[in-house]
Amino acid sequence: MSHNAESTAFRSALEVIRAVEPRVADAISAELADQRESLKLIASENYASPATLLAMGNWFSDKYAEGTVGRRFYAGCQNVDTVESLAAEHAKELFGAAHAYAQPHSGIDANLVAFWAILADRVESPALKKAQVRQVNDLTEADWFALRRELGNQRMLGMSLDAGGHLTHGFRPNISGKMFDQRSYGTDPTTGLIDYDRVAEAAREFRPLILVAGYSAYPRKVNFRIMREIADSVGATFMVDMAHFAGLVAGKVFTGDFDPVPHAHIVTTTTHKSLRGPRGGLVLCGPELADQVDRGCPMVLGGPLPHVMAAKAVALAEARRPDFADYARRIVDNAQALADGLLRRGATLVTGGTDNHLVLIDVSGYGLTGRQAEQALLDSGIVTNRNAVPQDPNGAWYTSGIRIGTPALTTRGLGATEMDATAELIHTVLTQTTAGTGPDGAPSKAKYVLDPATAESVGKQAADLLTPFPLYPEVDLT
Ligand code: DSN
Repeated sequence: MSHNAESTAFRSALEVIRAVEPRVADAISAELADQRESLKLIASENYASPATLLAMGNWFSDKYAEGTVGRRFYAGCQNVDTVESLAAEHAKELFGAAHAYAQPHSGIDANLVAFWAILADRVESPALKKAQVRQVNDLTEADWFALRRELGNQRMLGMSLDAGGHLTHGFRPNISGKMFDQRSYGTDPTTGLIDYDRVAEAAREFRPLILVAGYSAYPRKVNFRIMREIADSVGATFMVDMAHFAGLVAGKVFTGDFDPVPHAHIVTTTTHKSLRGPRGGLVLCGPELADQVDRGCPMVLGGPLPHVMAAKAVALAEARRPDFADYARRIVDNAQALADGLLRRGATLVTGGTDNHLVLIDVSGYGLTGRQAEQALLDSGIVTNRNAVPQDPNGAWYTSGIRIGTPALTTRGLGATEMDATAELIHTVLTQTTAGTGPDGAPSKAKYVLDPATAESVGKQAADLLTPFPLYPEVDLT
């Protein structure tokens, strides 16, 4: 039994929880055990530090704090003001932003805050102006009708989902695709890369109010300077969702044209992916959008989560340390080593490689759908997720791709040698798996055949790979 502070803290917390509902304590312990044992290649996941995790488990959870720092709808928010201000200050320093808003509960929430701020700032709406200078009770039914008409159906241009864009960038099943008149830009069918001339052409034709850049499955850098020029050429507001690569921006791997903060009017992110913080969101912007962004709660968001903002402040403080830059560099080195290992073994990668934290394997060459590949890998102790590839014939559910990312394994300390071994394990599973058939003998997009002995052997090798790199070595629950 270890007596260091982290072990004592988590053991004590579990003991307190166990006294009330032991099944919850057991599930928490089981989650740590599962995470310790799995080769986690989910590109959007990571492992937050014990300090970040502990900052969330306390009485800040009990506090309502609608409004923003110094302008709350509740009394007694002085300590919430402290942690919200700290999170915002660290974010501003880390990213070089004029303004930061630490309240969004998730990436979707951060994007909704940004959409609202842009609409409120940009849409020429006499009814909205009235609503902002008068008490809302003074607005007539006709004013409300005009306000809805003027704000609704504005245009958004974002990256298409199958090219790697995110569902909140105007994909129809998401509210963004319903509230905006949306069009998307894809990638070049030959190279898989963003074709900036095509984006400019689409912008000229469509004249969006908002041009969105950012992705969840595009394995390359985006030139934000060029995207800003395109936005400016049509008078659009340029928004970047850097949820996936915020850690690479924080760690100064993405600089100059590839750092969105100096180029975008507004930047959103989650805090739990490559940034390695708690689950949550963040918005960065210049002074001109700051007031509207700060109206996020109660305009768009429910009451803030002060315990999560406390954890954001801790994680952002960690990201400002020099060793975070080294971590960010190793994320990309590892992704490139993994991509090289897969390419050498004959895999097809969308864009032919990576220059960020993720790799997108087109598994159709193995005769599999993404869903079959994902499950076969999972049987073998390798956790990934299926993802559409550009112009995917299997759609967003079955898909033809597997997305893998290195932020989590890099946190554990794995390096290039282990990435090559990981490529070998993935390649073994994908070559040994065949597509299955349904009950009627027809080809299935979900069923697959993988010899359990192969899955077991790969699972054992995956576990061996992790043994020298214990997860949360400072936490001993025994
Ligand atoms: N679910 C996140 C991802 O995996 O990319 C984005 O919302």
